[in-house]
Amino acid sequence: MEPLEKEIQECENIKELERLRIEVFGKKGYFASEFTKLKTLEGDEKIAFAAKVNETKEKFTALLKTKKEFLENREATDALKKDAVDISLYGNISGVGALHPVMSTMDRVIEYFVSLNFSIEDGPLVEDDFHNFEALNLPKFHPARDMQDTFYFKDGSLLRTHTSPVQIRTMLSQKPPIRMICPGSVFRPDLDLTHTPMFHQIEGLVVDKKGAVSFANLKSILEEFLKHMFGDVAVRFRPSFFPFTEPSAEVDISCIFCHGKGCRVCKNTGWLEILGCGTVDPNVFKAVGYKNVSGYAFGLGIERFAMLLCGVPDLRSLFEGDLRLLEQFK
Ligand code: 2NM
Repeated sequence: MEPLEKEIQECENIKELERLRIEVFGKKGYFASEFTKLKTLEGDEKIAFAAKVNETKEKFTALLKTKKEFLENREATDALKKDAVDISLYGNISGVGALHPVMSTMDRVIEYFVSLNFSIEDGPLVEDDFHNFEALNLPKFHPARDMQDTFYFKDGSLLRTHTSPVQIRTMLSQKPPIRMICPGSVFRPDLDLTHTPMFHQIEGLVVDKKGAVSFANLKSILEEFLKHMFGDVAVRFRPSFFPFTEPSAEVDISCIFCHGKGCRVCKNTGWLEILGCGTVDPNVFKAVGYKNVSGYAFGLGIERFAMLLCGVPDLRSLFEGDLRLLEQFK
């Protein structure tokens, strides 16, 4: 009996313990043979042997029980240790992001016009010829369409080349007065230092009763806006052409890098071209069925603003997704 007892005491796992239990209590085990022996005895000898066997049986039962509990307990503790999570350890610290310069610039422009009670309007990126061109006084085969190269789909739909179709949609679905801006992405097949095939625009439109809105209103609102964005700059309006406005103007600010003295950025002119604007052409109002109204509109490229405000020299770097660019704008 001694060796079995020792084996149980030294047993290291539950499977092995089960094997030992069978060796002790099983059909061909230790006690089975003890009971066979018992049958061969008689009288006092039998009583004495039976008492001894019972005592041994209790001893083994207790021994196996204690050992089993010990091993089960140890197994559970080991499993817990293995799966333990040290909640006092730092996790993987992910980098803190920053708003992309295009988005932060967009936000600043939007915030300014919202403070002047402009509403924000939205529209589809995939447009049709009517909303992107026709209604904007750009009939088919008009040479001015060459000003804007266009991505076309096979079915004749296209990626909007400006956000003006949103203004057409807004005028078609709302009555004047209108006081809106439309921020969003636009698409033209160009790629170089200052052009990417997708870029962002904000256009503004104000429409009211005939005579209630003038080119003078447009000038003052844009001058205040540009001073808000760029600080104490000079603003000048140059006559220009857009199919959807008449008269039209391009707007310059004095160069924010050389303060008008002339430098590389302003190509020694002292001026930076910054946006386009004009009073809405009557043909546009005709296309949306507006009568007896006047209005002005303007449009600006967010990337150009972002480049000047954030000092980004190559427009393409805004779209490369290099975190080292973003990290500079935290
Ligand atoms: C510009 C410049 C001038 C413009 C005009 C219109 C509309 F729909 F009212 F006719 N939307 N946007 C406009 C006018 C846009 O971007 C340089």
